[in-house]
Amino acid sequence: MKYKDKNAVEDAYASAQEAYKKLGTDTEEAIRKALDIPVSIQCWQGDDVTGFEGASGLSGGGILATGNYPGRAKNGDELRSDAEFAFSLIPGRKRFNLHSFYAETGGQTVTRDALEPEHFTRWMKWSAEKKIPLDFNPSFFSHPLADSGYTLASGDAEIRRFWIRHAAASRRIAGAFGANQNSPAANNIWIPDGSKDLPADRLSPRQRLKDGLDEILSLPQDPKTITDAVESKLFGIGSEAYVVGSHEFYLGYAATKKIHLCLDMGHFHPTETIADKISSTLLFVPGLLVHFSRGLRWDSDHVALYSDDQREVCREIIRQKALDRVNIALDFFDASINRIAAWTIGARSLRKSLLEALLEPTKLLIEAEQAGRNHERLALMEEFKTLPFPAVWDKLCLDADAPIGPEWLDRVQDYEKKVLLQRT
Ligand code: RNT
Ligand code: ZN
Repeated sequence: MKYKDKNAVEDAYASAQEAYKKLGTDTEEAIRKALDIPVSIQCWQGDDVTGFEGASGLSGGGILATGNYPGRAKNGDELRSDAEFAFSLIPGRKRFNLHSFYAETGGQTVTRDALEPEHFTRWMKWSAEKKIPLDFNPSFFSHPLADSGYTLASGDAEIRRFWIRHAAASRRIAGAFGANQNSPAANNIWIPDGSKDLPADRLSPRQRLKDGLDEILSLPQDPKTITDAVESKLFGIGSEAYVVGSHEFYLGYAATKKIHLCLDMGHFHPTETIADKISSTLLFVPGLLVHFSRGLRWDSDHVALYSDDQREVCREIIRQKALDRVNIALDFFDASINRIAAWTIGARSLRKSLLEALLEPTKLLIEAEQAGRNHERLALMEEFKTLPFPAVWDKLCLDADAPIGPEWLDRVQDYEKKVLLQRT
């Protein structure tokens, strides 16, 4: 489908540019800035969080991938080519986010506590070639030693030691990424630990988690190569009553240890949103990692959309000029739809929300607020909703040589036929 030709995009853009200019917004600058924000794309959407350890799928750990759409990537080469194809549909700067179980060990079994940077050689080479920096996550699920539902907070010292070693190994790997790419790799710790039903002792697991994290983080790493973050969650599947790494736990921990706090949009009460948490938390932690996701009832990981929630989070980051302290990442996985489309929908939606936030004539809102004209502030917010934003978004895609509007769908269809459906 040819949705719009170049001239139509340019014409609509010229009048949108005028409209924004009258309100004091430079659309050219907004497009440039929006394209320059790195968005870390989660590798695990490409294979339903399965990894290369020979597992048949995601298991345990409070998260669940449902669906069996054909064409899942089954090895590094497939995952990389799927990702490259998705990248061509997504405008703007990108990073790629790995989990430890995407190690390529050449058929050798390497336990997670023995992983080394060398097991990611192919990823690092690809990253350098494609100029796509990598981020990292230790993986505390889909593993026999996570079957009890407890890892770093386990009461079993041996289990705990294993995961501490895994987390330490992961930090070395993330550090190697950072050195390879000249930009720190975000290293995000999320553990599933929790209880399906009411625990009698809520404290001891948290004490053990704290001690474990202290040990992991005591190993020095060059901050030029790695940015440590910790990710909280309210509840998971099978951990409905209690999650050890709650928001309060990690907020306190990140503030004390001066590390990044990861806020996942799907990890709070269903009506609780994270936009208002950004200004508060940034006063106390060095930075944030935001997982753009979409909670839906009990699931935290539906494909991210250009939703009011997402737009509000982006507005907050931009209004506070906090881009240099907020790492932006996607986190969702849907196995029931074309996985490349899932990546593309999520990543395009996010870039769109970032652009819209950059276009906001915020100065006018602040002026109205400072002058006590709150009716004007509200009126402007309402008016800004119908500014000719779509024309600027199309122009951003044109500038970035990315497909305009729904044009990308034909390409996905084609790739599905030629590549995905040929996989056994
Ligand atoms: C799980 C967390 C975590 C995972 C990924 C796979 O609830 O959101 O970030 O989704 O690490
Ligand atoms: Zn997350």
